[in-house]
Amino acid sequence: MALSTPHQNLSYQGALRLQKIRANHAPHGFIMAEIQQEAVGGLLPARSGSVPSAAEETLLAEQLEQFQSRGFTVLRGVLSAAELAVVRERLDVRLAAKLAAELGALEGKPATGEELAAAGHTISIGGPVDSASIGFPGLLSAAPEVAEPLIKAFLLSPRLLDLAERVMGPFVQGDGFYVVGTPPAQLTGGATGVASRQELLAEAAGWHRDGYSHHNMWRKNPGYADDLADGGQPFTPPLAAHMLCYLQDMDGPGGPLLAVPGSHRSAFGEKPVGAGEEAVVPVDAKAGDVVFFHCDMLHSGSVNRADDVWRYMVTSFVVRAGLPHRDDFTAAPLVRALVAEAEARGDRRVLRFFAADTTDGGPLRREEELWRGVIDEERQLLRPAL
Ligand SMILES: O=C(O)CCC(=O)C(=O)O
Repeated sequence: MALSTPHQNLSYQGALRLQKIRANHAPHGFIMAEIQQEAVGGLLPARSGSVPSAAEETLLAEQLEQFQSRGFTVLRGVLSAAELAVVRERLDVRLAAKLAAELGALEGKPATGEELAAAGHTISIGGPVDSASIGFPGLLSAAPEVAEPLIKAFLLSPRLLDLAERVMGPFVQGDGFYVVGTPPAQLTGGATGVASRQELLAEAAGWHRDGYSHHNMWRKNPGYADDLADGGQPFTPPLAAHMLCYLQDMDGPGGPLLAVPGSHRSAFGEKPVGAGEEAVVPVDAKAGDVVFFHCDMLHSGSVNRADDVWRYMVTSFVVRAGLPHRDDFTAAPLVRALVAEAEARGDRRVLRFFAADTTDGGPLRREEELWRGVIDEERQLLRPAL
């Protein structure tokens, strides 16, 4: 893959051309703000070559087991060192522009990105240029030069989608694709160096479960058959799964994802406290690895203790087809190019990802056909009453 800086015109296998234009609010004079579709092709990973080999099947089975029992698994080396470098560099350019711009408010007064970062806020890429928050449509529309090198390797990676299909069934749809940047100590004035376990636990402020979690249904409504009493609840099929690709080693100052293994199918509360803290695991992931987890698993990010380097987390949240999704899948030129290429290649999985799989009534109607088949089959098994 030919890599170039975000300030140059880019051409990945002739698929797209990004144009630099003047942008008044960008301190360095220009940002990538327009994308022109020139031709279709070369954006998608090759699925045909991705029929899992025997070794890959073994790995998928292991990952599935970990996902079901612990709530998460880690896929190693999803992004290469070259891909990491180019994505980080492009994100740094975006962040530099965002730091100087007015991006939100603090105590009711307009605040720049720099002021928000100093107050410890994260700054997201994906959404409006004038906001620090995640916004939708996400990365494919907001920062195509960042998104493009992530498409084959991450967003539509056969490795990731193969696993998503094992945990959620074949009808997997995209929901939100964005990057969250956690500011370095130079901007926050916070502590530097690698945090101890005690510090990680003390500093973790963001414990939560993700969208489509039905955990509260068990905890807050007595009477549901669940594992709260005896730990006997089997694996719960997720409506959504989260794929987080970190662009720095998670055992360094960037700070790991903290997880409570098993909390996706247990009575574990909203936050680890007291003896519950022993259950917390800092997820062991290196730069370019992907943490793939169940929407019901309790987790938190960590603060960034790096001196001057942003902590970057690339997110792809996937849901079952037919559920509401946050990203817009109709307007962004990059999405349109991906859908056109998927149509040309007959790649239903990619079409479905962008909610554009409409053949024979789309995934939901085709799923109903499958149900009908099973119901008919079971009817054949019935024996006359004795
Ligand atoms: O910052 C992190 O590592 C975790 C972010 C997170 O919890 C989320 O996006 O749901």
